[in-house]
Amino acid sequence: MIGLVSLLPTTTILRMLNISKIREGFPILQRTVNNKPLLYLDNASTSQKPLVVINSLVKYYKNYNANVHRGIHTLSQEATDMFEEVRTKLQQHFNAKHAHEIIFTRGTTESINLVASSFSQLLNKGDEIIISQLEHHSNIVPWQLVCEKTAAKLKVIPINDKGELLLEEYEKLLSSKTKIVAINHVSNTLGTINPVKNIIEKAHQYGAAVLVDGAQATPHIEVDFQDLDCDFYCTSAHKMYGPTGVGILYGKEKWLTKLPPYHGGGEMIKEVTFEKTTYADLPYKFEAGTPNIAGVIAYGVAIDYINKISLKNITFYENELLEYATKQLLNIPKLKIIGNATQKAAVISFIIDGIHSSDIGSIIDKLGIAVRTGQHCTQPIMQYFNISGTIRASFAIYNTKEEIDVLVIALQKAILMLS
Ligand code: 7TS
Repeated sequence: MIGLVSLLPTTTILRMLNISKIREGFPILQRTVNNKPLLYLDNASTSQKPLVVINSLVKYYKNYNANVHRGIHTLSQEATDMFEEVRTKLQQHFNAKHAHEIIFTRGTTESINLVASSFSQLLNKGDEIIISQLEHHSNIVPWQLVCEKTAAKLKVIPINDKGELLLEEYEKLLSSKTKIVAINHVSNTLGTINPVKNIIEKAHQYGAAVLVDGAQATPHIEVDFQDLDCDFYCTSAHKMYGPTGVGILYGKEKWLTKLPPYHGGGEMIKEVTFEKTTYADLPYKFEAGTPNIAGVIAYGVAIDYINKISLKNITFYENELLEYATKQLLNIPKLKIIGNATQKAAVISFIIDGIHSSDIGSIIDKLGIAVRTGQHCTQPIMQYFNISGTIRASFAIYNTKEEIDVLVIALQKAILMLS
């Protein structure tokens, strides 16, 4: 039923989505902070977790706790089956060609470091890596480490005042020296949705691989790995209603086969002697050591949760919130929105003339409101806009227009106090 809602008028969709029912599924939203109802607008940092996800963690430890891929005993087999079912679920959710192209990691940061470290073995002095000014530090620093190790060069796609990538400059950076382009799908600070399909197509014309940092995309928009034709895609469960400490690296089979392992250890080998070790087949070659089994199983439950509502409906509803918030925030004198891209996801960053963002953050925290303030691990964006930080409100399916009204009133109060 819910899958059909995109065909219906807005008011009907919003009624059918029944946000108050959705909110009831998130226990933390019942609590108070500083004697005020919690108003959680820091979803780009991490989303809250529905009870079904929380319960799945407890259920695993109560009923199936055993290591995976190791034992012939029943518990180990049950845990292994549940764990591997999630790999298949993620393959289907993101439309990867093979389940073995899904590697479980600790999250986006580890996924990017895995690719950077393994890919560095294929690079030579003078090879080039392209990133952008919009990247989170976790898609900058690993590539700088690679450049230090290999003497490859880092090139940066610049942005415009709206916070969009300058694609004509990107094309100028591409050449036969380009070996990999690493780019985010959605900016965590400005909300810009980057035209990654186009970026990938252009890179492929030069034979370069493309890694997409999708940490901020997968909670908000549909992502299809085969349609994008990306070589690598990284994301974290905890921003999409799942637990912390788990995420995935998707890699095309041909790349994962070619790349050397990242971590060495148990379960990533075929045979070990002191003379030589041979590696396990995909995906295990990249999964050394005991994984976050409970986390992976709970990630599967989070994916089911999202699909029950449907990503189309999540995108639709969050766009409503984004539009409403933009309009209401712009009514506040001295407030300036940073990042006005034509395509944006559920993130809005702003500054208030003459007031430090962290002062606003502290005051509205007293009113029960959680936003993130500062540089959001994107110092190059701050350098571009010549600001010390922003106040960032980021939305999830359980947020409401009424909450945005509360935010606006709180901001007005804070500005009065600080002016
Ligand atoms: N890439 C992007 C675009 C991100 O937004 C983040 C986290 C990461 C990578 C790293 O993800 P992790 O799960 O490995 O930590 N972003 C944020 C944020 O915006 N506020 O807190 C964390």
